Amino acid sequence: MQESQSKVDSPAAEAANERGTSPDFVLENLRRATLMRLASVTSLEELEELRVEALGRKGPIAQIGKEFGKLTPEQKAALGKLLNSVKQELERAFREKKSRLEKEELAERLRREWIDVTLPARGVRPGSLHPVTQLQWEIEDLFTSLGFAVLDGPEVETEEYNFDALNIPPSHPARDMQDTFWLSDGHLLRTHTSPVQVRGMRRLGPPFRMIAPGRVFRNEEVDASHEHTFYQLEGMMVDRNVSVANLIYFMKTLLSEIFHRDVTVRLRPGFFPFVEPGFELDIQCLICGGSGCPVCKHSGWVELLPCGLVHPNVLRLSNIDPDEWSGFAFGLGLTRLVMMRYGIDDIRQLQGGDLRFLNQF
Ligand code: FA5
Repeated sequence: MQESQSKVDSPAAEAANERGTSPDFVLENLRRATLMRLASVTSLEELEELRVEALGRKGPIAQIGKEFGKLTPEQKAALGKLLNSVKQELERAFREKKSRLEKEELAERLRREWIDVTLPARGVRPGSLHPVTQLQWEIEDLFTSLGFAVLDGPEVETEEYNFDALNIPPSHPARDMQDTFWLSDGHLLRTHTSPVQVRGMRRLGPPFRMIAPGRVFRNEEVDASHEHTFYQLEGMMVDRNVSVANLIYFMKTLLSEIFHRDVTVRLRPGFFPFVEPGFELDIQCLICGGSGCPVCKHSGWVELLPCGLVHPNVLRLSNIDPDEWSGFAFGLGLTRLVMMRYGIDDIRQLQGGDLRFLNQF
């Protein structure tokens, strides 16, 4: 193939070499040489070049046509017929080759650009809400359906909101109950969500119902049930004639909505300077079923929901007359509630950032 190709390199050149021999011979030679070269063409560009060379206006067929004048009428008739048949044959061969090359190019393009649209998309791995956020939103839904507003407060607080306005003056021993992160400018990281009670009382005025979920900070030793950074959810209702019965009703509603089953609770006296009387509502440990484990410190009970009736001093410090208004307040340990709900036996897992843990929720 290589050899024959070099021998018949250009139809025009070959035709010229054969000049002087008969036109039949020239045409036959041209036909053969062109078909041979056509067979080795591999692209549409090459094909077009060859077509112009063989069949174009300056090509050998056109040249032979120009020499018709020198021929006798019989020769003209015979050569004309031959010329036409060679021309038609070559044109047909070019057309067929062109359509084959076009098909091949299309097939090649389809192969190169093929995309399997049925494959599942790689996509973005969807995240999910942290279990604390999930539970917080659930409780927000519950309390908003009961007429409570959801308030927010700053995590960097003043001493006044975190302590003074809650009936905890500077020398009060209750300040030591919550180890505080103090900032150099005298501010502090709030140790509980109770300062939002004060903001609520001052902003909303009685009567009102509010909850305030949020992050709190304590400078304390971390173990299976204690974090330095955790979540609480504050609640407060101030109205006329609010009693312990109202408080217990809302606490029971809260627990039955969250656990969807019977849980054993106990109410015992608790001391917080901002409530009087004050209670600790404990839940029987759901990790060990009450038999004792590191989470409940082997007591069988977990402190979950301190609460009480708002101390008259607290109302007074926020310009609410305690003779006219009364209220209850509670401070749910939201992170501990999540532990109880999902049976998480170490609080540190919740903020460890381990996706194998978080993906379960
Ligand atoms: C308070 O913070 C009060 N402000 C609650 C309150 C509000 C009482 C309104 C009365 C009226 P206490 O320090 O007990 O209380 O914390 C409340 C809850 O937060 C606890 O019952 C517990 O569930 C949770 N908690 C306390 N310390 C930690 C800690 N280090 N890690 C995780 N949860 C904690």
